[in-house]
Order: sequence, then structure tokens, then C-alpha cells
Amino acid sequence: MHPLPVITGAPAPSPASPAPATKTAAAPAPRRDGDVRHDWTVAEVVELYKLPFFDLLDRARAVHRATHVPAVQLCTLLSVKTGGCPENCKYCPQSSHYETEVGPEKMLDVDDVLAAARRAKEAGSTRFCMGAAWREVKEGPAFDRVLDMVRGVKSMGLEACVTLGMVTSDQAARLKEAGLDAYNHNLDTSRRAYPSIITTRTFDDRLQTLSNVRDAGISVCSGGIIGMGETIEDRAAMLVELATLTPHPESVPINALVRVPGTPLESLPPIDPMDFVRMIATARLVMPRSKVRLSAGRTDLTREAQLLCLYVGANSIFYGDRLLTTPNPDTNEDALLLDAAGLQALPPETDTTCCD
Ligand code: SAM
Ligand code: DTB
Ligand code: SF4
Repeated sequence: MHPLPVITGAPAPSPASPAPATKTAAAPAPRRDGDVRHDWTVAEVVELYKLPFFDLLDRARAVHRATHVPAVQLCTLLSVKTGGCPENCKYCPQSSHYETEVGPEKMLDVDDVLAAARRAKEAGSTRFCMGAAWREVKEGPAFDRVLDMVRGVKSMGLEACVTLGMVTSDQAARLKEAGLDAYNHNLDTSRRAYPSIITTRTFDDRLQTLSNVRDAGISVCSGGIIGMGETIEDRAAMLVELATLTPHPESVPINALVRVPGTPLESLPPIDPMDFVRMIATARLVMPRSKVRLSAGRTDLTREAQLLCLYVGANSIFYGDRLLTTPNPDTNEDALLLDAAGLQALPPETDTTCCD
């Protein structure tokens, strides 16, 4: 594997300069770092998203540089319980409602998961995310096993993240006690579009779990998917929902739909890569201090498009040949890409935001 350059500290970025004024559009100037807004309107966010491309890049880059260390966090995903999910999320190959190549599998053993986490760490990842195809967490041996996985991942000095569906306050507290850093639970799309994608749970169910996670003192990871037939207003509305949360989610994953054969969304057209860049740039402007995560969909992006995503605001990539059940770029290619761009991988436990 190509060796990854790793930075040795969290360098202070150059002092924040105000977002460059644009002569071409009167979109609201995002306020400076430390002045995080929770009152974005959908119209304002649409205006940002639709800025002339270079103006959007300039603005997002200025905020990104002023607020985040110039390094890319490598995160590795592992599906610890695959397939057979009772939910009907139209994008998901793991739903039992659709005939896909992903069938129900037994839950992985703790030892196998920890061996994968060790490999991920050796390859340079600093965050290990474990996913389960569950509607919700149920008390019992499976949840106890997840708690053991979290303890084991933490004992390796990795950040531990899980995504398990809905959790109660008590379950969130037990995850926190086990050492969990972050809980991923995506809003996925706008409140308006939500019922056209999932009908087995509501948008408010999603928000309730995020609130339970937050109250337990676990870092919130919540974002969504573009390319599911939504409008730009839906994309903006999803970002506004996230930015309404107080505080903003610490992590905001932006996924492009992976069009999996057998799912109802399999025949949708691929997104325009410029839309991926726009979505990441807009997320960066709306939630300046959050870690924006360039998530599913990189296999359809050129190297240049991926670099633009990192340039305008993405703090991380998933590193490893698989996401949960679908392919991700080859790790050697990723290492070469970061190296060619002179980008460094984030060392463990670095505070990635910095204030001017
Ligand atoms: N079952 C749990 C849940 O839904 O919260 C956790 C696992 S679920 C697979 C985690 C996230 O993966 C989903 O919320 C969705 O955003 C993302 N995802 C699933 N299938 C996807 C696809 N085909 N393309 C892009 N993102 C996808
Ligand atoms: C997120 O927002 N994206 C990741 C992670 N959180 C769990 C999952 C992407 C899954 C893509 C489809 C698959 O591999 O099954
Ligand atoms: Fe189940 Fe999660 Fe897939 Fe929805 S996204 S079908 S809840 S695994």
C-alpha cells in the first residue's frame, strides 16, 4: 500500500479573512466562525447553492480554510449486521422489502470486528464506524455485543461511531458509557420528500433519536443523500433542518445515491458531480464548524471532482474497499490521490476545528 503522509500536529490555519465579496450575486455572506447560525432560511440556502460555481467555491474555501485544519480524516466502515432490515428505505440494498444481492446475514463476532478495526488503524484510519441493518436497537445479546465492539474499538485509540437505527435515551446512555464517540443517524432528505423515500418511520422519529443521542453526550453525525430525485429546495431544506439543531451536528455526511440493482431507485440518473461539490460547499457555509464528510458515491467521481469536494469543505473520506455493502474506491488509489494532491491524513485525536 502506498504510504500516507500524516501531519504531526494540528497546525493553526492562516487567520480567517472575511469571505470574499462577490460582485455577481447578493447571497447572504455567511458570518465568521464563532458566529454559527441556526436561523438559516431555505431561500438563503438555495441562493448559496445556486451561486455562480466559482463564487461558491471561493466562499466555501475561505470558511473551510479559516475553520478547519488542512488534513483529511480517514474513516473506515464495517457492516456488523447486514441485510434483512424491516424498513423500506427506497435507496437501501439492505431492506427486506426489495430483491437485491444483499441477503440477511448473521451478526459479526466481536473478535472479527476488532480484527477489522485493527487493520483499519494500521492502514491509517482514525475513525471506525459500525453499521447495523436495524430499524431500532433492541435490548439483549445483540446490543450487548455492539457495546463490546465499541469498548474494543475505543481501546485501540480509534474514534468509535455506530449507526444502528433508532435508539432510546437509555440505550444512548449505555453507548456513551461504553465509550462511543459518535452516532450516525441521517435525515437523508427534506421533511417534504421524506415520505416518498421511507414510509416505515417518520422524519420526527429521526429527530427524536438525534435528540436522545445529543442528550447522552454523544457526538451527532447526521446528513443525507443527494440524487434521489429531490429538488434543490429539498437539498437546502435538509441542510436547514440540520442547521436548526443546537448545536449543529458535529458531523454531516453527504452521500450521493449508490444506485443498487433491485432497489426502487436503481434507474435514477447519476448526479452531476458539480452538484456534489455544490452540496458540500453549501453544507460548509451553513454549518461552518461541522465536519462535512464526503461519503458514499465517490466511485462515480473523478479524482478532480473528489479534490474539489475536499477543497470546498469536506473533512473526511471513507477509506476501505467497501462502504457497508457497496464498493468504495481502492485504498491504494485513495492514498495516491491524497499524495498527488499533497494532502495529509489526519492523525488520531486531533481537534480539527480551529478558531481565529
Ligand atoms: N439502519 C440504520 C439507519 O438507517 O439509520 C443504519 C444503517 S443505514 C445503511 C446508514 C445510512 O446509509 C442511511 O441513513 C443512508 O443515509 C445511507 N445509505 C444507505 N444506502 C445508501 C445508498 N444506496 N446510497 C447512499 N447512501 C446510502
Ligand atoms: C453515511 O452517511 N454513509 C455511510 C455511513 N453513514 C454509515 C453509509 C453509506 C452506505 C452506502 C450503501 C452501502 O454500502 O450499503
Ligand atoms: Fe434499514 Fe438503515 Fe437500510 Fe433503512 S437505511 S433499510 S433502516 S439498513
